[in-house]
Amino acid sequence: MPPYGDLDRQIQQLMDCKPLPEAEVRSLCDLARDILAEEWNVQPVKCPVTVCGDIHGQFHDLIELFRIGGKSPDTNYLFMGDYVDRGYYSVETVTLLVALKVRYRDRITILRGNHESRQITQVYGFYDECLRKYGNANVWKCFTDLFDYLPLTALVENEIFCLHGGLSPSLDTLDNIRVLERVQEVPHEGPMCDLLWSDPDDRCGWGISPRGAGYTFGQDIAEQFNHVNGLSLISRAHQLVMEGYNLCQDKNVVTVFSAPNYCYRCGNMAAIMEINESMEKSFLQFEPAPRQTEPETSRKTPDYFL
Ligand SMILES: [Mn+2]
Repeated sequence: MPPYGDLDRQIQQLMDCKPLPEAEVRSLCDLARDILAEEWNVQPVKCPVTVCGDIHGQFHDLIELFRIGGKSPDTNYLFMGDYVDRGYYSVETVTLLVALKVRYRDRITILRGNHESRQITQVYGFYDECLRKYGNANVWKCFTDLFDYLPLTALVENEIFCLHGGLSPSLDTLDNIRVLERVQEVPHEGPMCDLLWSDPDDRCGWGISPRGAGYTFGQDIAEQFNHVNGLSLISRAHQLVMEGYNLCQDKNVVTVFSAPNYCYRCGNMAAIMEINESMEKSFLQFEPAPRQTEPETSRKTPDYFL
C-alpha cells in the first residue's frame, strides 16, 4: 500500500460525507496534533493561497467551496476557524479538514476559531452531534483536545495578517502574539481570547463587545496595528456578512464568511479570498450547494454574532 493509502481512502470517504470510525478519528487526531504542535502562533504562509472564513458544519457548502476555489491540494488553503457547530455536519467537516491537514500539511493551514473550544461546542451542537453519530463523547474529546494545538493566526508573505476574530488591547505586535502559551482551552478573557472573539467597529478605540468576550476595535486601532507591524491588511472571519466578504475600516480590515445561507436560513452569500502570486486579492462569492432536505440543524435561533 502507498504511504498515504489509508489517508487517501479516508479523505475519499469523508468527501462522500461519511464519518470515519472512532478508532480512525483517534489516530488521525494523534497525527494532526504532532503536526500542529510544530506550527507557530503566527504561522507563516506563502502565496498563492485562498483564504476562507466560517464553515460551521455546512459540509455540502464546503464541497461547493472546493468546487469554486479548486480542490485541495491543487489550491493552497487557509481556513480561519469555526469549522464546527450550527450546521448538521460538523463531524464530517472537521474530520475532512484535519485529514487534509495531515495529508498535505504545507498546502492547508487551519486556524482556531472561537467555536473550536470545549465550552462553546457543548452549547452550539458539535458535542450533541458526536453523541448522536458515535454514541459517546470520545470523538468530541479527541477533537477538542486537538483544537488546543491549532495556530491562533497566520501571516501571508509578512503582509496579510489572518485570524478568526480580531485585535486585542494586550497585543501591540506580532511578537507579542508569538510568545503566547496557546495550548489550552480558549480562556474567558485575555489576549488569546481576544484574537478569537473581537470584531471591528465603526467607533474609534476599544469598546466593550456585545458578545461578552473580546473587544470591538476602531479604524484607528487597526491602522496603528498594521503600521507598527508592516501589514497591508487584517483578514478575519467570525461575523456574518451578507455578500460573503466585507472590506471595512478604510480597507485595513476584511471579513470573509464562507457559510452560505448561514444556519440554512440567513440568506447570505459566502465568499473566499484568493491571493495570487503577486499578492493581488480577488473575492469569489458562492451560493449554497444544491441539496436535498436537510435535517433540523440547531435548536437555537441563529445568532448573527457567533
Ligand atoms: Mn466565530
